[in-house]
Amino acid sequence: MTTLRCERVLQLTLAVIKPDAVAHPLILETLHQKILENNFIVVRKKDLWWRRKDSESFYAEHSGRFFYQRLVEFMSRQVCGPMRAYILAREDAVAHWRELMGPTKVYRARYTAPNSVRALYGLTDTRNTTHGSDSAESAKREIAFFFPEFSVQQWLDKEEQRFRAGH
Ligand code: IDP
Repeated sequence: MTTLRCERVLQLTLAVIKPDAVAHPLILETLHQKILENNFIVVRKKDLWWRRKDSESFYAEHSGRFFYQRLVEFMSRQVCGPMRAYILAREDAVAHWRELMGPTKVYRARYTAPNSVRALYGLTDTRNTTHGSDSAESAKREIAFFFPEFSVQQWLDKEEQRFRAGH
């Protein structure tokens, strides 16, 4: 469960800024501001490098597809610099972050969601700037992948206590 139910409903999602966007300070700053302007709570944030096996494991569902090797290499290339991972919270966090990202393919993003992050900053379908969990279940799994020390349930319980104490 990645949602908190009381008078407000908070949901957690995992958002990743891919390495080429992190390497560009203005894009990185713009995306960070976008997160704040969209009323996300930044629960955790870290910059990290993947080894090839991390990349293969995270994208295992795409193994065998024509873009898999390219994607795996891109996400674990040491020269490109780190990626940035966020745990974000707000109402409908999963859907809201995915809407901000726009469609997977950059050309489609440019036609159908011209103000989305991928339309504005994506270079190719591999270098499409961001990742975001696609459901509450994947958010839980992906948060554990990136932040193994973080307990979703503990955070939700604490938030609920804090919320009740304040009302
Ligand atoms: P998502 O990132 O929008 O959730 P997924 O289908 O989960 O999309 O794909 C994961 C990543 O794999 C994408 O962000 C993109 O970089 C890459 N990818 C997906 N489909 C294609 C494709 O058709 N061509 C090239 N890269 C792709």
